[in-house]
Amino acid sequence: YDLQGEKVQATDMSALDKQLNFTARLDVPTRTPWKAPIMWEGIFRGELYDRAHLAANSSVALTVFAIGSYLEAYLKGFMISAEKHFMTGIPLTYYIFTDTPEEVPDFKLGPERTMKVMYAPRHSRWQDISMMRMKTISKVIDLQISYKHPYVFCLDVDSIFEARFGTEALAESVAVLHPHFFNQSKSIFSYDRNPRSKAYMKTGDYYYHAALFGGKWQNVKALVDFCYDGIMEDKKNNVEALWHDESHLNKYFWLNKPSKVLSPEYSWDMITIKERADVKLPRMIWAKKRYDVLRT
Ligand code: 2GW
Ligand code: MN
Repeated sequence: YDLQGEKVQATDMSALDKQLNFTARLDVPTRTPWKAPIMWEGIFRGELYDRAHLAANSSVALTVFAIGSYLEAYLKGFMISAEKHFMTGIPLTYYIFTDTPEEVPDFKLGPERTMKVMYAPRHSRWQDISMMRMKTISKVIDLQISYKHPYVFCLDVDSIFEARFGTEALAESVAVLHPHFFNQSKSIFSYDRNPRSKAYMKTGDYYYHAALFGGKWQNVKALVDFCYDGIMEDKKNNVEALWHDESHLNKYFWLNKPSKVLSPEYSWDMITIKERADVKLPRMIWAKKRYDVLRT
């Protein structure tokens, strides 16, 4: 663990998911057709996951990008709320990518929580800022995370944690249901529909939100490499997928099913949807667009 160029292996914790109370919620589906759990409030006990992951020496890396004006607009709200709610039961390293490392404030972190500020370039097109995260994440997994942490999560910075987002979210490969589509019919999912793009798909299982994905580093590495390769192939062919990296991520999870799916509690849009009876506990919510600080 953590030493001599040994890459970390995570223990198989899938047995934990077998004791989920899948019938505690009858108002929402709690399993995918391939039997992966869909994590809704009420079906799990967080303490059981915390205890087991602590005993198994689990730890997690969190990657987040705050480039250009997104640093001032969102990073503080993201970090302060993550300290309260994100994976508080196990050791964690934040990997904060920015083009202005000297402007990252020194956040006060809890025990066994550390942060690394890393340089990432600013691209002139915002679509490239978003898409090029895939390459940067692949590199940091290879060079650092794979030696230190069995799990990695990758999040949008314009997010605020509001309630427990803990070890129950850990699994081999993790995706989150997009809050605008989880209760909609497949025909309106905003997959890429252009056959010339590598992200093209006719149908799928769900529409996932690219603001959050994770799992064991080996699987996240496979995901980001797949997306990056698709993005670069599209550039060669002069096409861009409808929702950029999110389109490629949806294609990846169609071909490689996630072993755990997070309900939209884990990426909730409080701004346009507000309340719904089935979303009892928004855990992470979208931050408001900060027109006061964002430059275009
Ligand atoms: C993004 C759009 C327009 C102008 C600037 C940026 C921008 C994004 C930026 O100036 N600096 C920056 O650090 N970012 C990072 O990219 C930041 O981490 C942000 O959370 C992430 C994605 O951009 P965001 O959050 O503005 O786009 P969303 O919330 O509409 O993202 C969804 O769709 C994207 C693809 O279009 C991605 O797939 C994203 O993961 C999705 O949540
Ligand atoms: Mn976002």
